[in-house]
Formats: sequence, C-alpha cells, structure tokens
Amino acid sequence: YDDFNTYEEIMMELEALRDDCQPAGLDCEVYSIGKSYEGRDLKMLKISNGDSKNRKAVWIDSTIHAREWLTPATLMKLINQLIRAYNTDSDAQDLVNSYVFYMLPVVNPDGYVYTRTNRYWRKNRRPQNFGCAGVDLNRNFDFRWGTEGVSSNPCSDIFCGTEGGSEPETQAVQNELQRLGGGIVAMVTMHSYGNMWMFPWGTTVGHRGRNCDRASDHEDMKFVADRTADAIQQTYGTRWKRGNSCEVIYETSGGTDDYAKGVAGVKYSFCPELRGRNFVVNKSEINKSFNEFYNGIKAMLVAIELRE
Ligand code: 0X9
Ligand code: ZN
Repeated sequence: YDDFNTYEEIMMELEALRDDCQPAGLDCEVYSIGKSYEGRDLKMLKISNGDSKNRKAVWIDSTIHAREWLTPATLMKLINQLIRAYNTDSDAQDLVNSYVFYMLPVVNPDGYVYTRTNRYWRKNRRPQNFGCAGVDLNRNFDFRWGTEGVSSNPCSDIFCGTEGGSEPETQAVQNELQRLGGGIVAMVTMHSYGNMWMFPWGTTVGHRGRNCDRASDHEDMKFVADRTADAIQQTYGTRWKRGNSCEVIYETSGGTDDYAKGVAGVKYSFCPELRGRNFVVNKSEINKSFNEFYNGIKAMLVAIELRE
C-alpha cells in the first residue's frame, strides 16, 4: 500500500479486499462495469455495511489518465482503510455506516499497463489514424462533447475521439453513472497533480475566452469544495485551489465530472488534482496523499450533509 502497483496487482487486491469484508461485518461486491479496448475488465468494488437499501451512494474513480499513478495508489489506500480499519477507526465506521461506496480504481487499464514502458502516456490505447493511438477519456464524455479545450487531432494528448462516448471505457462509466444516477450523493473523479479541488463546469458554453460558465448551484458546490480543500490544507499546510474547473485550471469539455452532473444528475461532482508537482512522484508521497484525501472526503460528506 505504500508502493505503486500493476493493474493485475490492483485487480487481485480488490478481490482480497472483498474477501475481507464479511469477517469485518461488511457486505462488498466486485463486478465489472465493462471492458477496455484491449479487453481488460473495469472492476468496481462496492462497499456497504449490508444495510444499503436506502443509503446514498458515493462514487470515486481514479486512473482515467494513465500516468497519474498517485490516484490509484491513494484510492486503494482509502479502500483499505474503510474495510480493514472499519472496526478500529470510528471515522471509517461512520462513513461506511452512512454511505455505500462505489470505487473504480482503474478507469483506463490499457493506458495504465502501457505506462510501465512509456511512463508519460495519458490516453487509452485504441489505434487511430496517422499511426497515432489513444483518446483522452477525460474529453470523450457525451456532454457538450468536442466543444472546448479539446483536439480533433488523433496524435494530440487531448484528442476527444470521433464522437461523444466513442470509447468503451467512457461508455462503461457513463452507463454505470446513469444506472446509479440519482442515488449518488457525491462523485469524485481523481487526477494528479496540482493541489486543486474542482467542480463543473469546464466550459464557457459558446463564449470563448475566460468567460467561464457557472452552474446555477455553483455556491452549493463551492461551499462543499471550500470545506473539503480547507480540511486537506490543514493536513500538511499545503495550499489547495478550489472552484469550477474552467476558472481554476482551463476550459475543457467532455470530462467525467461535467457528464456526472449534466447527464447523470449528480449534484456534487468533483475533480481533484492530488498533491505534487509531477505525474511521477516518490512512493513516500502515497501516504501523505492518502492522509490529505481521507481528510478531504470526510469533510466533503459532512459539508454536503450541512448544506442539504
Ligand atoms: O486536463 C485534464 O483533464 C485535467 N488535468 S490533468 O493534468 N489531470 O490532465 C483537468 C480537468 C479539468 N476539467 C474538468 N474537471 N472537467
Ligand atoms: Zn488527469
């Protein structure tokens, strides 16, 4: 848990975590929401205390961008804490007793496997024209697709694909987000790096330039993002930016968080950029990232309860 693991290791560990649920008094499930272009399973781990009927769901995914290795490492550590410390950590117990968690640690397995030999790969691995490969899955979601902060050049790192939801990985996430839809109280799609806690929209809706679009419930998301980022900051004193992604980082369209809010109806849809100054980080950062993220998730859920 304090090292970076392969796709196969992560998938095996998801099963081991599932197996540890019942002895801990939990009820967990591993299921595949679909397959990647190269045929790898997109495995979801559902964590509940067995009494999940009317519980609100929390969705967290990572590794949509292949080179962002800190994201699955941080998420796996959070999953490990929720399950294996359920009976000793009262925070973990509160969380799992209050919500059902849907954890998807590797959205882009083909890309992640490829980063073993090509460390800075970002996209998926589907072959394209001009001898290039890969679609940026965080530009491929079928909401305001292909409009801003994208490229139609298949050789670009921000190539948005041939149509909204063209990629099997995107389709799997879209379908599962829609299936869970209104039951999701919060979704978090993890990226690295940059110390930011962002939310929709990424777009300017037809107005180019820094004329960013704010959602009608912008202040609700900002309230939650502020408390989340403050809790993260208090962990190690690192400053975190917060706000709608168009204003905080740059314009994008077809991102997971915008789709979750715009199509699946998830009100609190967040896109954090974890700690650090590079995609390549020392493994000693994993535990620090976990501590920040865990504090952030706890504060986020308290803030949503307060606001709603
Ligand atoms: O460009 C991206 O996809 C994200 N940055 S990264 O360095 N991890 O690639 C930022 C996405 C911001 N837009 C949305 N969250 N919609
Ligand atoms: Zn990213």
